Amino acid sequence: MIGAYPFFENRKVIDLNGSWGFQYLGEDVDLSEFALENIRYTEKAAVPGVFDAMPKYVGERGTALYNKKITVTANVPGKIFFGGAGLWFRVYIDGIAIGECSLPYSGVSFDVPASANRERDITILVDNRFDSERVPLFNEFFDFYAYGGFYRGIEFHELPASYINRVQISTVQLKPAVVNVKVIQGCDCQPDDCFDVSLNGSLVERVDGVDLVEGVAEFRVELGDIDCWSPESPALHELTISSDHDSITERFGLRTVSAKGNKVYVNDKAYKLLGYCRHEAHPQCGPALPMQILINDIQQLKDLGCNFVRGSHYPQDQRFLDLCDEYGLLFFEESLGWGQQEEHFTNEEYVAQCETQTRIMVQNSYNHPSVIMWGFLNEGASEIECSRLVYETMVNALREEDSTRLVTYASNRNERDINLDLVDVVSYNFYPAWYGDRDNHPKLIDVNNTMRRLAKFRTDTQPGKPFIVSEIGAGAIYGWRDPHEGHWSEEYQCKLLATACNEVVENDDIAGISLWQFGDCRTYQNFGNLGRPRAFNNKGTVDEYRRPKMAYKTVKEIFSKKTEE
Ligand code: ADA
Repeated sequence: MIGAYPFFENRKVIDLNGSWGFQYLGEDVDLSEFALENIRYTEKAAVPGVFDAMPKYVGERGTALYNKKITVTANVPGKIFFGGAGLWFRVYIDGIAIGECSLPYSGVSFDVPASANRERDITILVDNRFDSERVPLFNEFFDFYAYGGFYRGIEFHELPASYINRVQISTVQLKPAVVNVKVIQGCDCQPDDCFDVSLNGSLVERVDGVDLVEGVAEFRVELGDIDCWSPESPALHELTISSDHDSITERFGLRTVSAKGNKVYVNDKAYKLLGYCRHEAHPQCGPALPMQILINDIQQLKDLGCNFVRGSHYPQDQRFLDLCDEYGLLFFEESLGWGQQEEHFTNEEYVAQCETQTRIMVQNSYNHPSVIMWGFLNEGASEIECSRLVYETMVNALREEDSTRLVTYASNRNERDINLDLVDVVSYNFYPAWYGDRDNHPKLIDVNNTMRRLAKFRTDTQPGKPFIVSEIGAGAIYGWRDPHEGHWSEEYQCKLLATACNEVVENDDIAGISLWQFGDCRTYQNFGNLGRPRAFNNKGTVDEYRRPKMAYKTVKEIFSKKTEE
């Protein structure tokens, strides 16, 4: 879907990516009073694309309209799919509003009622103004830039009379292979109970008379002796489920994930997780990355010797997860969050939207073998009492949606965190020898000491749970070399990352690391009292154009030695 799995062989699918009619409406639009009449589209804008990265509207906060006309089959209902957008949008079909989305980065869809007309007009009102009521999930204080527009692609599907939304495939047994198959069908139609199941294009079984619970058909299929998925050998298989009306092809990998005795296992092998946190970001296209950049990033991550990526801090582009499946990268996917406080935890609407986005993330990414753990609420105030209910809600939602993966969240509350008992993996973000107080000069030994101290705290309080360093890092301005090896020099960053990587590789109590961060990304110049030179978060090992800094070679040596063992 939208350039990624699943694919629907029998449907008419219209790719809506490309050039759309565009009109910027300014910063004062009242969305509740908004009327679509008399709009002229004087310009063009790209989908995927963000209007506030275009030269004419760079940095604007306001409202814009996108428009496209399509030709469909008359009297056939449809669905329009969005891979992810921000910060808020409303969809109009033939001038009538059919849905709104306030979940930035979420893959969502809307039903499109049939029409006797073959020509249909799609108009989308997009807004990137911060509004804690309309878009509670994205706040102005985050350390990454909030763009307006379509971060990912758009697709239109004509729907058959009975249709399949998704199929979830999970591994029951590796050899011989047995998978559990959950066919999730449209709830506004008469669901089917008979399906052909094909593996990699060949019919395996016809299942008939399956019990249906609210349109969901669940059954097990034996697939014989097929290759398992692992980071070294990422074998993938296509499963096609066809009913009398619809057909869907999902891709999956046969593998299990578990946490045993402080380690993360894929199948029966323990992996030291070595990798990076990565933002979907580029200075020219913001989060709307072309395939060229996605593949570039994967190649560099592999070249760096990584086997692990943390998708900070939001649901991911499905095309990137497809690539991680193909390249054997293990993935930590999390819903949108950055430093939430009491005011968020006590806001019912915030919690409801956070839960909805978390559930949708799992539903969209369920079949990726690369995804081994789910997270939420990066660096939330997990030490305060009122966080407990919220963290319980998120953990329960994740386990309800998917019992086959590990659950975690990235905490920066150290020993004060009160929610670690809820999760399978303890993940800590910390910045020793980088942020500190003005009276103490940073010392690299603080990196080793902090890692050891928190690993021990985990062993004492949460025995048997893997502990990962979900963030650690130092800023370096690309090209700034300094014999004094001061803060912001490539030399200092290189030394700090080397210290952290060596500690993880050598310390058996630490199950992994996702360094902060893969590439420099745009944020706000006033973040942390001018603590962001160039208005970028400069802790990338490559800069925003993916040019390697000095640390690249060092991290590569340490990671590769371990991952190639
Ligand atoms: C936090 C946060 C990151 C980034 C980082 C930093 O840990 O999770 O998004 O802001 O700090 O660079 O300080």
